[in-house]
Amino acid sequence: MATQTAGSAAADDPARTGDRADPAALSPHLTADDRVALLRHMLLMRAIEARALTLYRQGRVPGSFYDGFGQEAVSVGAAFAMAAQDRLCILHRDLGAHLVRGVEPPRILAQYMGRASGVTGGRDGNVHFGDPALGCVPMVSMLPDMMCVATGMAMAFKLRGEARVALTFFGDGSTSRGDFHEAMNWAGVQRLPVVFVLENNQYAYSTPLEKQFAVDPVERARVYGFPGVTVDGNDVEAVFEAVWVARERALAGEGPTLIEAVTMRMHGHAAHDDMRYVPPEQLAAWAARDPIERQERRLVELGVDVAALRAEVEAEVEAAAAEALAAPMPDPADATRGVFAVGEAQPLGDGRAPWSGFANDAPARANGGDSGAVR
Ligand SMILES: Cc1ncc(C[n+]2csc(CCOP(=O)(O)OP(=O)(O)O)c2C)c(N)n1
Ligand SMILES: [Mg+2]
Repeated sequence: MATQTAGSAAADDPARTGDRADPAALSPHLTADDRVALLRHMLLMRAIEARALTLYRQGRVPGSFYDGFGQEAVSVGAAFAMAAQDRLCILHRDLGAHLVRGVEPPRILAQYMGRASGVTGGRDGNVHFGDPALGCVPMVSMLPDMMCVATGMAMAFKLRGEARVALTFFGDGSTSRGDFHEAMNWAGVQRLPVVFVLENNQYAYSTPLEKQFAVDPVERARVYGFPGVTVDGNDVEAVFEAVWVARERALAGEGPTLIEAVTMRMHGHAAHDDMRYVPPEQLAAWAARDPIERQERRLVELGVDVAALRAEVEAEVEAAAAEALAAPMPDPADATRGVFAVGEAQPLGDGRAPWSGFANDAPARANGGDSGAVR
């Protein structure tokens, strides 16, 4: 069996050899520009979800509406640490990961409203989607099946000797399911290049942590033979660094890492849920630890005009909403397209991850980040 090693793709990466460190950053792998990009993506995620919630209440978003309000640091920080050739299994609270991979806001809002220009062309709403060409694997609804999908992809990378890593998000509720244990066991036995990001947001629907497990699930990693790390899930730079280290470990052939990002679901399970089961003082305590305000405070110290960045993001989201609202509904005759696989198998693309810590080459940014290269 081929051994997973840190290939030339990783060794040649300018992000690893260049002068990246911003002395004020929590991670030595972040530049000042990266730190602003992290904030920008969190602001985008929050603004898109706030706009979409209004559209939902106006009856323009069919089905239900799930968001990751308060959890922006997890998906943004984790996705930012992954390279274009990596694969991400993105769940219902992880919009930031789609954004970091390069899915444009008008496509996302069109997706939520079932428009033809959405990622799935109107086949699902705001949860089960992903652009495979950008390395985003569409979500399987049964939780946490994506842990098995990510583990399977990592197995393929290992068998092919490819220097790439799979990452999957999943919630605290998932840790009570068998798939969690199956994926962790196989990944540990095979030392697979996979990063498991457990998004501990204090609740699985209305069930609090103390009714889910007697021992923090991060401790289970050890019994499957790999490290379990707890990180402040409301600190985007801390999440980035933990995932960076886990990815390095995976590329070095040392196997998986379980990262528990501790955060809080600041909204109900979905838009219909008034979350009356959440004590107000718990919400207030977490509101004081808001991940966006935290990153803003750091950047203000660096002299960044945070108000201007906020205004720019608000304007971008307003324009994206207008574009999505003007987009046509799908043609009903198209409804059965993609139900069965026909013709040649389409390999997943290598993604763009245009603003990730791995995409700092000027030409790639200048042409929209689509260098097409596997670094
Ligand atoms: C096997 C399975 N059971 C139930 C559901 C319905 N469901 C969707 S999200 C959710 C809550 C999951 O909680 P958690 O894993 O903590 O994720 P969170 O929503 O808090 O991010 C449930 C019960 C599902 N998708 N799959
Ligand atoms: Mg949860």
